[in-house]
Amino acid sequence: RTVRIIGAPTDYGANRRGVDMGPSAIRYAGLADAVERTGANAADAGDLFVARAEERDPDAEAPAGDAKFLREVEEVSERLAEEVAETVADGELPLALGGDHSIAIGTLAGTGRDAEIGAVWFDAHGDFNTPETSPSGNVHGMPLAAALGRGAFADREWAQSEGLREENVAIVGLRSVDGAEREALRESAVTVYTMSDIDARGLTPVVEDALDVATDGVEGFHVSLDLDWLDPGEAPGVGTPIRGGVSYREAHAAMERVAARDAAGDAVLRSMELVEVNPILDEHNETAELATELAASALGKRIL
Ligand code: DIR
Ligand code: MN
Ligand code: MN
Ligand code: MN
Repeated sequence: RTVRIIGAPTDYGANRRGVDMGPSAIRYAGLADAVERTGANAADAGDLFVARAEERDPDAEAPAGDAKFLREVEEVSERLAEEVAETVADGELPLALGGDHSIAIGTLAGTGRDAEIGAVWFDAHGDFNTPETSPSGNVHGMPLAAALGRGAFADREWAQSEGLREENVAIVGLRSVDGAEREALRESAVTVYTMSDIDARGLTPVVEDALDVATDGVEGFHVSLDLDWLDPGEAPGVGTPIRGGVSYREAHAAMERVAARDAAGDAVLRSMELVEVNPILDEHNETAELATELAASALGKRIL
């Protein structure tokens, strides 16, 4: 198969500058070669156009609460959704590179356009805030709620993923959640596996359960990998590091479960994104290298 790499060099959704350089850092780490070593073809579609944040007013649109650069997020999301939908229609696998996690709004809108889908969200955070609940106003803390059309996103069609239902969403590795976000997650139909669940049960059974949720009755599943899912000791180059994340080995094991589920063929891996890599905060590009390696594992790289 062909994996189409799509760069989304944006930091509109984040509170720190530098994450817009993520696509360059990940490419420099050898993503295309790593993809080809899994046996897939790599096609690089280049980067989407993203206007410089300095030319824009972060508060041009503040819908019932706080959501900085929402117009700009909309612009990028529409471009990315188009590219992702086209990629899927061509029978290829879109691999989107952030950029901050707000890019997931576009990926999910595109991949959920003509099919029922599920999603596994590997993240320290829930990304379930809305403009009404967000303490920061940063859209990278909202993409999952946006895709599901919650809160102020209910009347913003561009943000919604048509084929995605809460029942097919699983968050894995949660360890940082805001007050109102916690309540929203509790009353939602999203399945949440916290770091405590991983501690108690071990990574593999938790990820298998998450994949059951994301593949139940759907055509394909999306994998969203926020590099802050890992412990900051392994992945220092992220904007919002949270201690107590998964280890290097656990992260690979999780991606290997993704590949195995894809190969099983009931519901296939339909799209994936690597987000929140910030080369300015990184050490010798190691977080970008990690992102590259983990993508290869998810795409079926084998030791033997
Ligand atoms: C926080 C941080 N919950 C917020 N979220 C992050 O701003 O909404 N998500 N970093 O990846
Ligand atoms: Mn995130
Ligand atoms: Mn995160
Ligand atoms: Mn984030």
